Amino acid sequence: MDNDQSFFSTCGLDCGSSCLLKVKVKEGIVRQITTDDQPGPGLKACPRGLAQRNVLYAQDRLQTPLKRVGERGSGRFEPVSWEEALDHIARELQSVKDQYGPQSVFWLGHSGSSGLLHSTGRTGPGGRFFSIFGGHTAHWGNTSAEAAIFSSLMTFGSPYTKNSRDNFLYSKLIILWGWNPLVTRFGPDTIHYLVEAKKKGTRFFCVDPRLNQTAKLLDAQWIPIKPATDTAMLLAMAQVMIDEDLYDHEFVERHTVGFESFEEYIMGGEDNVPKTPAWAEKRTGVPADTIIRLARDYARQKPAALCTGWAAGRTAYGEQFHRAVSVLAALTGNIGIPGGFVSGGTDSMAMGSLRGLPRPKSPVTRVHVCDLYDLFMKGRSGGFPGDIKVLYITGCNLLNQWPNVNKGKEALRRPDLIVVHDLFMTPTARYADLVLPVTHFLEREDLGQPWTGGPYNLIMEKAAVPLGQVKSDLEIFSELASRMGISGFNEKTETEWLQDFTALSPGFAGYDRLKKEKVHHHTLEKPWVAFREEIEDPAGHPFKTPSGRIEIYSQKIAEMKNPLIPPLPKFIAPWEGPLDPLTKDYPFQLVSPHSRARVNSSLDNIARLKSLADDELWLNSEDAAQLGVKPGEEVRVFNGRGEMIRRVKVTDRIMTGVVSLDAGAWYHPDEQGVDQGGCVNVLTLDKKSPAGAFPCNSCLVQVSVRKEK
Ligand SMILES: Nc1nc2c(c(=O)[nH]1)N[C@H]1C(S)=C(S)[C@@H](COP(=O)(O)OP(=O)(O)OC[C@H]3O[C@@H](n4cnc5c(=O)[nH]c(N)nc54)[C@H](O)[C@@H]3O)O[C@H]1N2
Ligand SMILES: Nc1nc2c(c(=O)[nH]1)N[C@H]1C(S)=C(S)[C@@H](COP(=O)(O)OP(=O)(O)OC[C@H]3O[C@@H](n4cnc5c(=O)[nH]c(N)nc54)[C@H](O)[C@@H]3O)O[C@H]1N2
Ligand SMILES: [Mo]
Repeated sequence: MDNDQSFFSTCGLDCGSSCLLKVKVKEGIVRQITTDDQPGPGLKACPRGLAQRNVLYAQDRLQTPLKRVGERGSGRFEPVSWEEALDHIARELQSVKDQYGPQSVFWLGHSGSSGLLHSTGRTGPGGRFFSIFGGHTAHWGNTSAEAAIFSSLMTFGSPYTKNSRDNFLYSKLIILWGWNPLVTRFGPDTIHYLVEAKKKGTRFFCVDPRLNQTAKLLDAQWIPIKPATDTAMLLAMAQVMIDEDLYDHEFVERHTVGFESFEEYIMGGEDNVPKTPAWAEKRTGVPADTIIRLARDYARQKPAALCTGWAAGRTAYGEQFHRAVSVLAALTGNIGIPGGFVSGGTDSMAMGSLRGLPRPKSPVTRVHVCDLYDLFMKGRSGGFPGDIKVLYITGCNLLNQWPNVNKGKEALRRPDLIVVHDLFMTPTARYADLVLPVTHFLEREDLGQPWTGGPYNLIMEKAAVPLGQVKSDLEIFSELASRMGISGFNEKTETEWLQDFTALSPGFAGYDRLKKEKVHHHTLEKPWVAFREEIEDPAGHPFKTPSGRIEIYSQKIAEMKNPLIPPLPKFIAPWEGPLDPLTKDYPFQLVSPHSRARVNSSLDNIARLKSLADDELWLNSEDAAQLGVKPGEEVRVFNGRGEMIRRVKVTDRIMTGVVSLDAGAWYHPDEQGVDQGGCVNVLTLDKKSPAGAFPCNSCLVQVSVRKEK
């Protein structure tokens, strides 16, 4: 083993954590991956990072360009040369642009790779290519956190709401509100500090339709809540705080605007409906007493951290959820102080980030993520700006990860040309006309920065010799650019680009230094607290909102004049929620959390990880008894949009009336079109929330015992 080489990297996946991967290589082949072995919080990788050797050398890794020879979706392809594939694509892009205009090209660049240079999103090569190409169509709407980002921008004037995790050591009480970082991570150090806080005696609560893995680990008091109804409970907590005079008057007076109108709405002055715990109990299923107790505890035990993930915001009117959480943090004065917490936003710290590839300004037409299938199917006749002729996908398993798969299959018949860059033949790639095989992150040079962890950045070294004929997205777009007469697209080496990026971003370690250090930690003298300056010195550091204060009543939202996006956080009964008349046929609310074995749908095809997945339908034992379903039995899960067969996990860790299935298992229909793979999006609805949230957790289904054929 003495001629082994060692390299350092981090997952280029969209988990957001950026843990350390130490890669042992011999003769260009990765032999072993280990991680940070220092004691303390560190940058320790999870099983997904440690399995990247199995991803790199997976049997089904694509190694040559493929051209479709059967029907779309049939999975019948044959290899073609790069020459033929790229000539074809360049010709089509040019002719569609000339004949129909550039807006007829839709580029969907999404979450596949989050490296700085090789990002599959806007800051990467696809973003650069299509902005030079000109006025194409692309998506808007952050599938993860649109509700949270909208809310934080409106309330605080910034999406950077994160405190460093060592703050948890100061919190007397922590509420995990739809937050499950033992699985979803939100930074490699998060769980470490939560466990340390527990050891120091911090009290934990969990408000979630499931007693999730984090809550179980921390022995949190579980408060089950019906999905998508959280805003009602938060408003009722505010009602208790106002009614019992528990809120922080000084904080509210010094730092907020709009409390009076909020108070009026809460106490019933506006609509004659006081938002009492009894009112909320009817909507949320949470007993009024429990709401009262949590309100008192949160208001009295300062500092306290009400921590949300993003799932409760991925519901109908999810924006209201994050707005209401922000207001409660303000009413309790838990903003800008160590041990407090401001949920929402991008969950990153306001320290700036490294900039990616330069993109010339171009007039992009944007269509919301939930409207893509309508766009492809209807185009101009549906009121969209154009008909889509070319669909170009980088780093997205669209068909699997977007709601309403059966509608998606129809929609993917429409464009004249579909191109997908991916490492694997995903359910989406099966619908492509051309599939181009891309490099794995260990086969290229890059820089990693966490979107939730931090504050640090890392080197991503090229450790492995690229397999077969794979090319990076950057190489592919460079070759397309030169075929289309675009000069100067990529005149630098990977190293030169990375040197440029770090030179342009003051405050970050330069590339050459990072190459030596591997990981660069920014030194923080004290725990990083979001909005510390705004709270300590409001006159000198106003919030970047129109009023300069925390906007309980948002001026900007008022100007939108949309009754479904009210300027005060309000409860609006969600579609496909517990009060929807559809519950007559489809009585169960379905949630689809993220899986510990995957990143979204990535890694579902890796056997070593699939064995760690929990791809059963969680069903409460009372519901199971009523349905006559036994543990481990297969059931039909269905609604008007789709149907699947799933094995059941009967458990009291989910409340009655709710079922749960992890998102991301690959779609695998049988001859009848019934999904056998467990792709939850065969059931979800493609309808956007008014301010843009991606409401995959508002979904009603029925469950029934599977009839033998
Ligand atoms: N292991 C792993 N980690 C990941 C990812 C992954 O796929 N796998 N994906 C990454 C990405 S892209 C993202 S965006 C984040 C996602 O992070 P989140 O959106 O925070 O994660 P989820 O797992 O969807 O949901 C978290 C918890 O919310 C609960 N929940 C669902 N609906 C509701 C509701 O209406 N109300 C309440 N109170 N709780 C609800 C779920 O039961 C779950 O326990 O995770 C990132 N990290
Ligand atoms: N029901 C339900 N649906 C959801 C969610 C949910 O909670 N519930 N979560 C939503 C969220 S938060 C998100 S972020 C989306 C994510 O949805 P997607 O963005 O579709 O994420 P993935 O499913 O991981 O697909 C990424 C693809 O990129 C490929 N890839 C990896 N590296 C590269 C690369 O370097 N280049 C290229 N070209 N491709 C690469 C991977 O192989 C993979 O097929 O899903 C959303 N869908
Ligand atoms: Mo996400």
